[in-house]
Amino acid sequence: MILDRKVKISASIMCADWMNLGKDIRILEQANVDYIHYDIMDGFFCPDYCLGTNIINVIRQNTTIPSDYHLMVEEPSRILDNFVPKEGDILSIHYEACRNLHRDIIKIKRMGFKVGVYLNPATPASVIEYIIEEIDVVSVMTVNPGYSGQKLVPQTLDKVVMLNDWRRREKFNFEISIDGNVNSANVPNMVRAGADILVGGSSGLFIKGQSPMESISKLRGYIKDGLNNANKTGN
Ligand code: S6P
Ligand code: MG
Repeated sequence: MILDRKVKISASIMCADWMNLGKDIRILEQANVDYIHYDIMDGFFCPDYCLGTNIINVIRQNTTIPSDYHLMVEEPSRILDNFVPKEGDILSIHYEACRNLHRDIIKIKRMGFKVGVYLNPATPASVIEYIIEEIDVVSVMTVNPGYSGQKLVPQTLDKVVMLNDWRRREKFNFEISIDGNVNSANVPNMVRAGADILVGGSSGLFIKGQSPMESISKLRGYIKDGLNNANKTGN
């Protein structure tokens, strides 16, 4: 039974109200979210474009919330130097996008970031077996990369369970992050499966017609339900 388990919230800023971005960021600060999640898309690895470093830096200069960078970019080694770490920031790349994943991981760590590796829905966790000890955060995409507003691919939660069991068995320290369709229906199952970080987007945090403050408070309630349930079942 894990009583002191904390599940963190990372707010996917691409889903914020961009006509009132400053207001949303102040709310995220007041609500003490753990990270701002920046989706960086190159229109090649995934079928859309999103968030360049100019835009990201404007936000970073105006908040103290740590950054959680999600690079959905082919060969991210080309652009790593565009990112400058602050204490506690996570920089994640995709297993599917790297020709030399191990080299890229080492570089990101040397730069001073916590390093994350993302797995697409169709990618098994076994692909990171030989480098797992170098990884700080394993991120499971519960939707296919590229768009907000998609439905959970349910099998991806089995991958989270598998990662959690593996971590426990081998006493690894990596965290598990989940990205995609983090909403009222899915959060308790995600927490029970073993998630440590949940990326809140259009379905759970930036919901049309509801203040992010209210959504975050509700998300914390669903997290609590998941934790209580995990304790009951010994997870
Ligand atoms: C998707 C991206 C995500 C989304 C977020 C959307 O390519 O990596 O970070 O921004 O998951 O959330 P939702 O609730 O609309 O699925
Ligand atoms: Mg993302």
